[in-house]
Amino acid sequence: MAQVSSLSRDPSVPLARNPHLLRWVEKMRQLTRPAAVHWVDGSDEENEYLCDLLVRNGTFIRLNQDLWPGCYYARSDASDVARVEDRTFVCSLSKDAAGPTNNWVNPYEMRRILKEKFNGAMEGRTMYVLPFSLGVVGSPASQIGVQLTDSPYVVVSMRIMARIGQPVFAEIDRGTKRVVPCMHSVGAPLAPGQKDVPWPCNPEKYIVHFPETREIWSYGSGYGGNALLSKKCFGLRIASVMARDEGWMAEHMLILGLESPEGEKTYVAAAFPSACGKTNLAMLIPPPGLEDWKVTTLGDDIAWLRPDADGRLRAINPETGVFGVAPGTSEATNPNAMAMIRRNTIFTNVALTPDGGVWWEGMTKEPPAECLDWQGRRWTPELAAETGATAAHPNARFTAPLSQVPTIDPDWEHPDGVPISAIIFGGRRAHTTPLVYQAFNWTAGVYAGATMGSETTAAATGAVGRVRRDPMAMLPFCGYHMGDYFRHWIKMQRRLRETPKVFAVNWFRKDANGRFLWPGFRENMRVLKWIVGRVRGRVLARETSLGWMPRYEDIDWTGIDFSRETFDGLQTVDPAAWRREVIEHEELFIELHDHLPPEMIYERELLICRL
Ligand code: SAT
Ligand code: MN
Repeated sequence: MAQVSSLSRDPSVPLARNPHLLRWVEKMRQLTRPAAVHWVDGSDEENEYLCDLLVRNGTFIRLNQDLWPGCYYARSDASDVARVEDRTFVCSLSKDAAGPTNNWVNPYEMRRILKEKFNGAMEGRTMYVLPFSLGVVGSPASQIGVQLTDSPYVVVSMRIMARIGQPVFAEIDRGTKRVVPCMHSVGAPLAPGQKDVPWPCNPEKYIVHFPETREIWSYGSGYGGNALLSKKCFGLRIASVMARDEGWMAEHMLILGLESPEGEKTYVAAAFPSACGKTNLAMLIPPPGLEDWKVTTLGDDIAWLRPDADGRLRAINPETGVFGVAPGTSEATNPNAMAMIRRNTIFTNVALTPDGGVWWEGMTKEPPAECLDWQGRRWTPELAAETGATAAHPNARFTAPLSQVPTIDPDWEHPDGVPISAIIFGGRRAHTTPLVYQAFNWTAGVYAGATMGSETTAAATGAVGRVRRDPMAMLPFCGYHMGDYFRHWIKMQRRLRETPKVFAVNWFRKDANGRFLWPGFRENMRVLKWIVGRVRGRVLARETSLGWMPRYEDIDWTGIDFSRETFDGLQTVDPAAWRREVIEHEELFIELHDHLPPEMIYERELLICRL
């Protein structure tokens, strides 16, 4: 066996003095009864130690270090591959506060269930005490949590996704910030002498949020948004509640910078549901014809937005990593992501090639002659043609440091964030919604975001490809009543001297033969350029029933042969289809009616009048 690295300190010695923290850790230790406690300092030495441990346990395979330095490969249990929305709960004191779009269980009842589930849940395992900061440590815009977890996979993943370790303990000891307690167990205690499995988990899962007490309890899963509690659970669900109470916004948005040839910088934030191309858009490289523009990356999943002293909306990315969908990522679709994942990356549920590398559908034109699929079975293109089996799971992921993106924005860690000039809402829609329009004003923009529809993807378990309403791409992530969330959006206008302009986009419209009308990817830059032009008051648009739309001649087509007819097809607003669409808006509104701000009703009426 290879030499296993060891730690030069005793990890059971607490790294913080904060009495509340010490008391909570002790209480949870007594409840879950782990074999050991490990305080996470976040050092390189510790990371190496944990990766070695994961290799020894069979969770990790070390990839060929000549090709993939610092990279590891993991296969999850076949049942633990995505977020579990039907097992995700918002346990506010009243059902009404959670609203009809969240699963609610009485918090007293849920606490009883959790106490039972977590009782002895960590037996035979190590409990890691993992402190993390969302946002730069010590910045007023940042938030702090401590995750107790029995998964070393989670610890090394969170080291990429958030700022962790000793500096966060120091911040907790300063006692200036409320700490969000995050309990996590894979729910697979080990009896004495029992052999572990590579990916321990439990068929019964609970992803639970207590919004009033700002607590997270996650049980049974080791995967992504279920287990890295800094991400969806805190970064969106709990943060959205804090944001409502404190006058800011926690959104499911990428952040990017657009630099004109003259060096003028415009920042935009964009909300798309999971697995709809946020990572690709955030790392876009302008196409031939627009090379004199530069796109810089600040975030690909979560944006925290708050008004500054001048009444401008500023955004930070609370995370430090990218937990991106691997399938479809290639040198053609996202060369920046390909550069980012070349080192220090964890791959989960992709395929393993014979040379100790990774592969997934769409990574290269030619598939490897053979590989091991995401469940460790032999896979060849011939077998795939026969059975339809994919080598990678459709929700296979890479976990990579954002700092490794070649286009990283110099201000991505600025504690005050960057000023946002435009907000973009986008869904995945084969029909009905046009390539791009600009909402008439903030309220109309909130309506466009609130009524967004999108086809479901493999990012969550359940049917794929079904259109559902996904307001602001926050349906699975809003920690309170969706009607109140719309009201919060409306109210934000009064805190801003200048509101960002709001746009709606759809890269996924198809023609009658089921072919995409828009090439997407790099060509999206043409739409972004029009958006910058609108924000800067430099380009024209025509008024339509939905909002302001570019005419063919308002888009820069340099370097591409794109016909006026196809563009018109992309931009068509079919009144009959929109009447059906508005009825679906109404269905959402009926669900939310007793919390719905009146602006949403008025906007809908105006839209109907225009149709
Ligand atoms: O929630 S995950 O982080 O697993 C992925 C997503 O749905 O965006
Ligand atoms: Mn996401």
